[in-house]
Amino acid sequence: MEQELDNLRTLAKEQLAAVTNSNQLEDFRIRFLGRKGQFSSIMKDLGQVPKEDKPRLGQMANSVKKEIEALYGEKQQALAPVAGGMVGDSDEIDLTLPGRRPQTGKLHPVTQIMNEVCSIFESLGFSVAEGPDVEHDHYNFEALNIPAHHPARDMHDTFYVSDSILLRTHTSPMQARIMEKQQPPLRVIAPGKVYRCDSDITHTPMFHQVEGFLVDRDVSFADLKGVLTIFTQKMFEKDLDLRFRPSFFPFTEPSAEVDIACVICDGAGCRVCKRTGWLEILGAGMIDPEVFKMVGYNPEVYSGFAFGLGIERIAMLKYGIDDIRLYYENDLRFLSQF
Ligand code: 2NL
Repeated sequence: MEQELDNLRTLAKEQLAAVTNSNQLEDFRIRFLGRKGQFSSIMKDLGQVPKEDKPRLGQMANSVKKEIEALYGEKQQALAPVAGGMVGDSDEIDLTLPGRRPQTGKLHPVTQIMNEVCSIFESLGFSVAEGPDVEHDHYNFEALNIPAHHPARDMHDTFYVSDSILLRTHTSPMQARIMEKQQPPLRVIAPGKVYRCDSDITHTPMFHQVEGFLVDRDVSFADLKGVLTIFTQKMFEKDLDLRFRPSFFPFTEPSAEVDIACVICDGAGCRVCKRTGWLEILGAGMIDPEVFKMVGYNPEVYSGFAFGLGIERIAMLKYGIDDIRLYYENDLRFLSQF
C-alpha cells in the first residue's frame, strides 16, 4: 500500500509536468483525482488493510492527495493566460472570432471648426495669438473703450475673480495687449475660450470665439467686407451673399452685424433662419479712434477693422445643430458624427 501511494505520487508528478494545455490538465484531473480515478481506487483498498495500519496509511494517503491537488492547482494557474488566448496552443484560440477594432479618437467638432477658421485667416496673412483666460479688467474692458459703469458691461454677464480680475468675456483683450506692444501694420486673430454667466439652448457659460483685427494706413470698410466675404465663402464652401446691418460695439465705429444667406434654404426662408433667409454669424466694424488713442496709435495716420465670431454658432449652422449644450455633454454618439 505504501509502495502504491509512493508510485502514484511519482507518476502524478511526471504526468503533470508533461501537461501543456487545459484539455490535458482536465484529463489528468479525471485520471488521478476524479471519482473513478487512481486515487479513489487506492482509497477503496484502504478498507482491506489491518486495523493497526489504518491511521498511518490513511494519513499518508491524505498527504499524497493534498500534494497532488496542490500541484494540480499550480498548473491550473500557470495555464490560465493560455486559456485566455494570449499565448501558445492554437487549440485554445478561436481564430474564427471577429477581431476587436480599437476605437480611434477624433477632434471635438468645436476644435475642428476652430482649426478651420484659423487656417482660413492664416491663408489671408493673419497671424494667430493666444493669451490668458483670466484677465485684467483693464484689457477686457478699459482698453477697449468700455470704462467702469459703461452700460455695455451689463451685456457681458461677467464672471469676476476679484474687483479688477475676471474671466475674459471676449478674446479682444489679446488684441489690446498686442496693439500696446507692436506697431502697425498688423494682422492678427485671437482664438480661444471666453466666459459669460449665461446658460440656455443657445448659450453656454464657456464658449469659443475667434476675434481678429487689421491695422494699417488707409484701411477701409471695403477691406473688411472683402476679408469677411472670402472667409464666409471658404468656411461654408459656397458663393454666399453677405448682409451688413448697422449695430453698436463700444470698440468699433461704425459697427455692423453680419449675416450670410441661410445655408439651409439659400435665402428662401426656413425654420433655421426663422423665415428671414439670413443667418447672423459675426459682429464687426472699423476700430474706434478712442481705442487707438488708448494703445498709443495716431488715429490720423492709422485705421483698421475688427471682427468677432462665435465658433459654436458657426458649427451649429454648418452642421444644422439646434442645441448648443450637445457640444458639452460628451456623448460620443453625438461627438463621433463630425
Ligand atoms: C460679436 C462682435 C466684435 C471685435 C469683436 C475686436 C475689437 C478690437 C480689436 C480686436 Cl477694438 N478685436 N473685436 C470687434 C467688433 C465686433 O464682436 O458679436 N462677436 C460675436
